[in-house]
Amino acid sequence: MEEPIESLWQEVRDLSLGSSTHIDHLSSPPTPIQFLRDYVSANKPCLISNAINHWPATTLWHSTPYFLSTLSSSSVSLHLTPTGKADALTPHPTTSTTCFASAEVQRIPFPDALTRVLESDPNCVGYLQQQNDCFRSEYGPLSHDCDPEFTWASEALGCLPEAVNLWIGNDLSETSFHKDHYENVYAVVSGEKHFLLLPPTDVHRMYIRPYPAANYHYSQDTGEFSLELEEPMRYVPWCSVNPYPSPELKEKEMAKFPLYFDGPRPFEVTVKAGEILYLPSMWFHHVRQSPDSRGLTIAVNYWYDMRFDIKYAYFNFLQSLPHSMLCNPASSGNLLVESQCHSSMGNPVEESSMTASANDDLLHDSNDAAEK
Ligand SMILES: O=C(O)CCC(=O)C(=O)O
Repeated sequence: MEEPIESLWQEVRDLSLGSSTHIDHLSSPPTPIQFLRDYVSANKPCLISNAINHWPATTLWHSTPYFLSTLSSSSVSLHLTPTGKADALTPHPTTSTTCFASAEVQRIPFPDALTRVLESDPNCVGYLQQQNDCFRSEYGPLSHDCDPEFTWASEALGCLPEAVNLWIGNDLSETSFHKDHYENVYAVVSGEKHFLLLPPTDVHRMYIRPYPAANYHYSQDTGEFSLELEEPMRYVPWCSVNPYPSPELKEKEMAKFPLYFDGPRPFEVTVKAGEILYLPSMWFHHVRQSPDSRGLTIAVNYWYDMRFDIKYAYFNFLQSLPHSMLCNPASSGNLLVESQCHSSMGNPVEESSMTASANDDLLHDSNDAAEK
């Protein structure tokens, strides 16, 4: 007999999302009512073509000299890592604990920062991004190259974007599985972005666990990174699943995270230059990128406030249920034992006894915690 949690994943696909790994593709922007009815209310992603053809950015941003002259006196936030994986899990080199590693962030002149992105190598990867409305602040001189909002989205959602962020990276940068408390309208201007998506109902397939926070430090003198655990220790709840493990680790990862690897495949979306992804609030997403002929991928995303409504309440309830209870109701008396087993830090976190606010922390990704 199908386990109750598997029935939930399947039912959501049968009733709403479909059984393929594709999402709806609209050939033009939706009307506000269509966007609200078919996508926002349904908490369902879609890909949209022909919505940004009129943006000056779609032509101007293919010219690196244009960027360099427009932003010649701007300072921007450059994220540096030795792997291209910031806000991601990695073994700590001395303690070998798995930790949540954040990039070294340098605020430097744009021309230097762009050079660091273009000259990235597999030991030092630069990614220009900052999820604090950076497009309208750090990149102000570019703001006329894109519309300030998507009118169909603003009308459907009843508000203007809360934050607009610019992302300039290359194929070495990867964003690990996480979710955000925003309705995300994500536009690719140059290159391509490859998203893996899972709905909030699949939360247990992500194995969210608390990991100790650590920060990369880059030494200009040696050109090497160190990774330092934060003191006092801080724990960040993060998705444990790496969907693309190396061949050596694959078998081990598949055995550790069977609900992910043996369950329904994630939705796969490539967003090409000129296209938009509507990424609904609370959806888990993992992002990789392919660059344009210069070696850059450029995107702008618009974060609109989400509604903290009944869907959010149901999600909190679902997330508070440990696996044992969902897969085998008879064992629900044994919640503490299971959640201790699943804690990856030898510092048990009792999921079943978490308060509403602790659960809420689990839902917030580090971006929310760190930037907002
Ligand atoms: O483009 C990326 O690397 C990540 C985008 C993302 O995570 C977001 O927009 O929430």
